[in-house]
Amino acid sequence: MKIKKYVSVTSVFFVLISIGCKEKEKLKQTGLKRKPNIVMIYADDLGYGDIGAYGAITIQTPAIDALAEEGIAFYNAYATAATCTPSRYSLLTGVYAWRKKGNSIASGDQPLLFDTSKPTLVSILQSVGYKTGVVGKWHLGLGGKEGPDWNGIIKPGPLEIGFDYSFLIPATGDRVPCVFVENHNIVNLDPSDPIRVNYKHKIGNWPTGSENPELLKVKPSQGHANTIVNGISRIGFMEGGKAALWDDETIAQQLVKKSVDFINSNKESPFFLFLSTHDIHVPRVPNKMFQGKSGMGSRGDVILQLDWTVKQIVSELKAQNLWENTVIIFSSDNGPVLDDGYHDQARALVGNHKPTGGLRGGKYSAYDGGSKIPLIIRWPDGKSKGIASNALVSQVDFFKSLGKLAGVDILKYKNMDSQNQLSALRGEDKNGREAIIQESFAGPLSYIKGHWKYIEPLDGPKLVPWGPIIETGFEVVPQLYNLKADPREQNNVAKDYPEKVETLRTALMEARKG
Ligand code: NG6
Ligand code: CA
Repeated sequence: MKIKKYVSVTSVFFVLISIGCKEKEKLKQTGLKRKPNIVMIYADDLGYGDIGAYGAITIQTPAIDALAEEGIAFYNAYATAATCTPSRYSLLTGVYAWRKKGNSIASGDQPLLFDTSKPTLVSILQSVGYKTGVVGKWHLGLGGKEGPDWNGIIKPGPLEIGFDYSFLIPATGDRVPCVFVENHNIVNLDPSDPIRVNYKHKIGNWPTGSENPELLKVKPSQGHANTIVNGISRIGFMEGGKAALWDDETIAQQLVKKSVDFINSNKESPFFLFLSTHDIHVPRVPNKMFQGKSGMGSRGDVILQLDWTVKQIVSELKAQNLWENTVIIFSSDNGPVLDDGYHDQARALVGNHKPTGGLRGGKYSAYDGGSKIPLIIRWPDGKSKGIASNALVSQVDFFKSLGKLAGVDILKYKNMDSQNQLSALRGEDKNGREAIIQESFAGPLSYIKGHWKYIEPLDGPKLVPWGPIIETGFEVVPQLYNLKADPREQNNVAKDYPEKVETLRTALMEARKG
């Protein structure tokens, strides 16, 4: 009996050792000693040219630039789309958002966009022992078919797709309800003052931007004329929940605080923090610390605020002795826009600053300004210090690449757009993907292979119709650009290279089939 017990205990011991060895072997492949924490700081609408590391001169971003000095800056990195919802959906699912209908810019009362039975980047990290948290902008829908039950339990949401903790701006800063949702509930909601939200028509008596413009601190330029909260009119109507309303000037502070709390409560295990900043989306309402500091109006000021956010997170990781075991990823969900709905002087005060870094188009666009974004990865082993990479990389690959890094058996995930591009993200593979697909707002898809970019023909308005003054990329004829010779996509050479057009058109058609 005793011997039997001894044998079974020792065999368990050996099994554990061998599992441990396998884990170690996996980690060795990643070049790291322990499973690293992963902190992804995902900015909103930050352009390719908006930070010092990518050439900005009139705005200073020392904390973000320091990440680039210690890590890799990618100069050929893409979000999958030129707007928020599809980019985030692809990043988290490893599948291009356009494969499913209804994944364009989500309304503020949209049901959860994910199929909770399918894996996400977060659930696979969770399955290998990561503590997972999301703090900040969500914009991926909440609740079941009927949408979110604001006064009840708000689910399904991030906790049902793999996050252990969530603290959310439910949609965007410019959409009601202007409240934070922590896990399944609105924070500070007084049950005697329930929230009502409507996206079709006015409800209740709260003033709106169109009826009471005299109450506004900043006037809307496009849309955004519905309920006024905190002197700013939003998209959508709401009433109630006064005690729960956020204060726009301290959103960045709140998000930093919740991120720091998450780091502190989870530092004993590997963790994944998705810090999805509100900056630099509209409404741009910098904290007093940053008001007027950039000389570029509130858009510049919130870039300074974003840099401050990065600085706080880095300082906290250092203070907690986590810096040496944390990978930091800094990126943006889509390209930049100046006037995105408020008269906040972004265009008047931009001066010589070039938010797209000179790329054509911007947020919403099929041109590179829409989805070519800054991507900086700081690896803790110092091997990739100060590398500038031209590898073609896409955020859709975070699913398999970070999964691989964390020791997930990624081979079991089939039929996905995500590829394991870990060696490109480590700066070892100089080429990265063979091809990527870009999605513009409700419009054409583009296919980039090597330095050739094909934009499929589609009829539509040349400029984004509601007024940001950005080219959509719609053309009735096919477009072909040589991104090496012509990174600003000025010369459509489709007529000179009909075979190339045909090859890329067919490749896009095949990729669409999945
Ligand atoms: C647009 C809004 C814009 C912004 C965008 C979503 C208007 C006129 N414009 O519809 O202000 O909210 O949606 O931005 O309403 S994103 O970065 O979340 O995709
Ligand atoms: Ca965005």
